[in-house]
Amino acid sequence: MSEFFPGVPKIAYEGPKSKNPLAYKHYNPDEVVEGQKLRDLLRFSVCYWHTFRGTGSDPFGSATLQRPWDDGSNSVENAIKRVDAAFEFIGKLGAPFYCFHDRDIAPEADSLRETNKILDAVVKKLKEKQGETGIELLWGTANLFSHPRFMHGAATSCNADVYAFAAAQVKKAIEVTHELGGVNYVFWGGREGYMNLYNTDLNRELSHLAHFMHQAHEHAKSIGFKGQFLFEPKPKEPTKHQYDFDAAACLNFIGRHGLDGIVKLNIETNHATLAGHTMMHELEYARIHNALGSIDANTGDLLLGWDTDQFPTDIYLTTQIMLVILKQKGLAPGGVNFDAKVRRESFEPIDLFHAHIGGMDAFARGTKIAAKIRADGVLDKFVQQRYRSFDSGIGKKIDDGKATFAELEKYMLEKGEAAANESGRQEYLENVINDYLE
Ligand code: XUL
Ligand code: CO
Repeated sequence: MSEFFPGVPKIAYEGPKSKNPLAYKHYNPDEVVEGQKLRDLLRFSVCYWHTFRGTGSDPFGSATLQRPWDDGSNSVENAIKRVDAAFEFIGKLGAPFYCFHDRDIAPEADSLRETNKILDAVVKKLKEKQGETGIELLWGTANLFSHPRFMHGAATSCNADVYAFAAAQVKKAIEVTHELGGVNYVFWGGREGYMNLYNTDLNRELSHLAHFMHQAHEHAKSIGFKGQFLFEPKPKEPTKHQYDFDAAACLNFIGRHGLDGIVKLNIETNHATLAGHTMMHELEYARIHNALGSIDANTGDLLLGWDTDQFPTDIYLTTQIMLVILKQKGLAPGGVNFDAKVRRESFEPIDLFHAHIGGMDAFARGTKIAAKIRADGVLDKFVQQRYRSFDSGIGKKIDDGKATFAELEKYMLEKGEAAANESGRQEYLENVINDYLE
């Protein structure tokens, strides 16, 4: 069979001194960091939508990306051929996982029955390629936002038939994820949100969304799907008020609707930025709630206010991400999924390799730097020291939940004034981190 990426070899690790752009300088899948091979710690995944369905079109211009294997049509033959190109790419890259929306892998027909038939045909092909290559499915999801029927949302639509359509679609998407051995299933809210409260029953929409997730979970259990369910926070775009605004909003929704322990979070960098948070904040917030399931690795552009989904190359960013992820010994069964796209000006197929290699190297570097910081304990020791007043005496009583306000008043009346504060040393710590970035 002829190749779709001729001249591109299997990307190998050549070490930091290599000048070969088609080689890893930092990502050696067999290197062990904190007791795990980088392959198992990072669990890199290639996303089907941007990488194999992206066209480079934007609101001002049409497609730019050259994808010689793709005839641009919505035919089943084209979808099948795309699978070959996708697996050649992922295989040459050496990423262990991929992810998709149902509508990325197979086109939608005029009826749901016909659409499902086409989906099954493509899934059969995906299953064959997975068997041949050993590449696995990190997660599947359903596209509940592109088709015009979802204009008012899917699980939160005001139209009960649209809710039913979305339920049928998610039922099938969970089934094909299960069929392909997927280890997670993602809900990204898409159009689950609203533009204007004059026409919106907020309470009704939120309770529909919760019921939808419970039903999805019930169905998953009934077919023996053991994968992890993930909710992906995003504050805006396409709607003004997305119900899954950020990690805190998602966790509030999860807790309020009895989804604790059923649904964790898939945290995406560009979404964190749009919510006015750092990625590190979102990750740590999810982690302390035992809800950090997986990440969508990308980055936004701080000068642009939308979801640019660029590949992550900033070592500070990946170091901060890995400082949190290493605290919980990785993400499995989640992983690091590149929900990222090449710029429309980077129109050649080879750019897909440069983009992913750069992202994987940036994560490998961030992992090694974070591990060194952790091994030296510089941040841990500082934080421990900073809170030491809670380790004994009145602080310990507060920490143990045993100090009443009356007791604290008595303590302070006797003492007269609080102990002196100490510096937070932010600038010193920023310098320390810089020393590790070399
Ligand atoms: C959209 C986004 C989605 C989800 C999957 O901003 O991130 O692609 O990751 O639906
Ligand atoms: Co995403």
